[in-house]
Amino acid sequence: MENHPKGSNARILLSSVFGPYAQDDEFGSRSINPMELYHNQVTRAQGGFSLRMFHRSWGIMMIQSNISAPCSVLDFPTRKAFARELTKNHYDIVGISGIIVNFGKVREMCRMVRELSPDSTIVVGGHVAAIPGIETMIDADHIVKGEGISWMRRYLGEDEHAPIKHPMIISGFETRIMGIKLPNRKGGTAATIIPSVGCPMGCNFCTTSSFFGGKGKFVNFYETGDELFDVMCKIEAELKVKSFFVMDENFLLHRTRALRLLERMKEAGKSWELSIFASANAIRKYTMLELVELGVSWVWMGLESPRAGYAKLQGEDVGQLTRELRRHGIRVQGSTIIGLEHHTPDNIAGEIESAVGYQTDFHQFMLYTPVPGTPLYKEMSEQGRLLADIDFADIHGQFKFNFQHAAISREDSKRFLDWAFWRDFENNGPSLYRMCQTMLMGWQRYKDSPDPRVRERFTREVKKLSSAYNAALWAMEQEFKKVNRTVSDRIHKLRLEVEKEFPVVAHLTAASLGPVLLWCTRREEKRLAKGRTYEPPTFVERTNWVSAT
Ligand code: B12
Ligand code: SF4
Repeated sequence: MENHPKGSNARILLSSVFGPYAQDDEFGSRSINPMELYHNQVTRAQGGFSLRMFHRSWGIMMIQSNISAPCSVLDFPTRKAFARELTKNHYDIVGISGIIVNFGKVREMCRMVRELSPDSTIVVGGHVAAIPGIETMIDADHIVKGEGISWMRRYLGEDEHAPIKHPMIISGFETRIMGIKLPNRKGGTAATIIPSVGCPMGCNFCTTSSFFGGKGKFVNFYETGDELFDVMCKIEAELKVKSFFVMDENFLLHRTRALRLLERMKEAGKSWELSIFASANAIRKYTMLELVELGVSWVWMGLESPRAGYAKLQGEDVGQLTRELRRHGIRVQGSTIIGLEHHTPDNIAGEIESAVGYQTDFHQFMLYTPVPGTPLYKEMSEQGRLLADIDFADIHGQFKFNFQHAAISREDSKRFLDWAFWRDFENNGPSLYRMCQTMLMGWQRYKDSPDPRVRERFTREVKKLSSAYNAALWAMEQEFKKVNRTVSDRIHKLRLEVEKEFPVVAHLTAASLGPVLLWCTRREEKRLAKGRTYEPPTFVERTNWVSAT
């Protein structure tokens, strides 16, 4: 690849794909595929109790922070805003970031650049680049497969091995639940930290693993616990956070780094909270105490059926592990795949029931999906099992199969998936209630911990439980009577336990705020029934910027 002739003087626009997202349109937006992590794929069946929030496009934010060229990031533009930006400012390079479902939008954006800014070089990156043959399907000059910071630095003639500068990222925004938008308090939301991309486990369906090199490979932005600690301190100081969303596919797998981070946290008395992704076999490499001391308060863990034989679950009783984590105050987000090769209409209900029986705080269900670029896709393609004419916009695991399953039809795949979400909600109640349960168990276990960092963290967390969350418990208890009386009784019992632990404040907030939350939840349910959807606002951020002359 040749460098860009202007090097670091080139003016760069980095854009995510245009919205609106939560609607059906010809560019590949789908109403079932909103730009909301939880509502899209975790709490989507939980109605007014669904956790709703947006996340920025971190890939382009990372690239912008690590180049010295003048650069604008345009996040969640409308089509019009993208066109305006192209014509208002002259850009030498236009970088477009998308994933596979965004293919139609990426193609349209390339077309718009050619029309409105014909001198610009078009660079397309992100998971959309994994589509085999994409070079001939869209009009772009460069298609970047894999890690983008080093690519962009090379393209501009900058040092690709320079240390990674982490942008200041608030992990989520415009959070709403039970019909209420939560206030944006400085330090009130976790910061995102991205220690690495990719995962060396190389599960055959895993798109992030294969995109960054596949089995045995990954890219570390921060090699050591010391580096990670330093960058977390900077983020803590600037964003005033104590809580981090660690965006690393398998954070605990890098044991030396995690334990060194723990050492530094102990030395400096840091009472941080970490939300992490980790596989069961990696979690088992730590004692519960180590996890608690490291501040792990939320784990996203694959619970794929043990019969599927994935290495990450080898020898693990994930049910027992889930219970143990929750008893130590660690919220568990399980992830279960529907439609594995051994699933049949006869055994799938049983597999879903056992997944639901793990009683995780949150549960993501996903269809087994051969996604372009993965080993599974190649395998299915070679076997002639990929279904023809499936729009890229519908290949994401939350709709219907895109391949011929041995025993389950495409239509039934959706029915089983929807049923799994519903069953989890009906049987286990709103995730917010389950989280409260885990928080109380953690508090009861660690409120007298000899480690002041641990005590401080649980005291911080439990403040919410003894006030607003207890009011939410009151409202959930009322509302759930019409869904499942047994669960409503369980919520009632938990509320009494919270009130026993915090007699005055918990009781008062439940009595005063509870009815308000119930009213707001019911109002939200009505809005949702009428088709209300939510969209993220547009962001424009410029660095090293001088206006074009
Ligand atoms: C945050 C996130 C989201 C956010 C979206 C944020 C946003 N603004 O777009 C939310 C929660 C809304 C979301 C939604 C969805 N997501 Co999502 N999401 C992620 C997640 C967890 C993190 C992404 C991230 O920031 N990673 C860290 C950064 C540093 O990595 P990166 O984005 O890949 O960027 C690097 C390179 O790709 C490259 N790069 C990226 N952009 C560009 C641009 C240029 C010009 C260049 C040169 C390079 C480049 O450089 C970056 C640095 O190395 C990933 C999983 C993961 N671990 O990556 C899934 C993931 C990207 N999502 C995925 C999917 C499928 C979805 C959904 C369809 C939901 C679903 N049904 O699963 C929806 C689609 C939403 C929509 N309508 O478009 C898949 C994509 C699969 C694929 N092959 O396309 C992933 C990989 C998860 C998975 N393993 O299945 N998602
Ligand atoms: S362990 Fe998780 S992140 Fe790693 S390859 Fe398997 S599915 Fe992907």
